Amino acid sequence: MSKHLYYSVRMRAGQNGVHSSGAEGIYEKDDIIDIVKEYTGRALTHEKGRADEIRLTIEELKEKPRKISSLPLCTVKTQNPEAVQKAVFKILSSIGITERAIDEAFKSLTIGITMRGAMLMDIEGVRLEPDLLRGVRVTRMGITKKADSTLSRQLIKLGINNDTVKEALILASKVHKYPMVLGELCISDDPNYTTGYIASRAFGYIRLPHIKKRGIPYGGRAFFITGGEVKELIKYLQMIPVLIDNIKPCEGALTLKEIFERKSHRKSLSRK
Ligand code: PML
Repeated sequence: MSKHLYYSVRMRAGQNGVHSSGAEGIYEKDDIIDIVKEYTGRALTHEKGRADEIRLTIEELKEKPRKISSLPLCTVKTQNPEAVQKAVFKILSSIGITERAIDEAFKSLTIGITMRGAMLMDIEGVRLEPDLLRGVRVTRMGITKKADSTLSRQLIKLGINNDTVKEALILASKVHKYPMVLGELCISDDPNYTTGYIASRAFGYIRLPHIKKRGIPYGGRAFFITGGEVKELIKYLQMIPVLIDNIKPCEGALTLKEIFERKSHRKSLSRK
């Protein structure tokens, strides 16, 4: 291990037994006191209400975090949930995920139950996670200070420099580093947050404004999986520490056509 001692800091807060906020990151020892203050402040002032229970986990990492790049980010130009669904089907089916699986993911994420973790689905829509009620929680990920300020600078230009976007991008970047994960669909469970995203190595992180109507208090994540050992994937998602140290470009709103063009361009560059 290098001279740096890293810690995973995780916070989960609730009000009257219902989850209200959460946060996590990987930090060096000297930053822990400040981050505990920040996370606690967040839980006590969350717009969903002041937490009456805050659980903090601070754990020294025995393994050096793997350094990775973030996924490139953009936003698709869509105005309503129907247009979003069309875009999602077009993009995810182009990378080999069946319409049946996409349909299944939408149904499960809008049925009215929010799971603690993500669903794992094969590309036919068959659920793979051992606990179908809890799902799989992705943990032990973070971002270096330098990468965080680069990301902030890019997101400020787009008017989206907030914890929700950053934390979702960090999580998706960890998830999609693992070759077995082909794609992801996420709908926020926050009733006031109507932007979701899809993510994949092929297209990056694509934000989806208006994926749901305001006021709907449920959502979640579905990961589409292909081949390989599910146990090993779950171990990676839950246990292997990953730190983002490089930020890929973050762009504003793009049409579907532009999104497909960006993907072909990236593919041709990677062949050179
Ligand atoms: C969440 O509620 O944590 C999920 C947020 C998904 C969308 C984040 C974004 O705006 O890019």
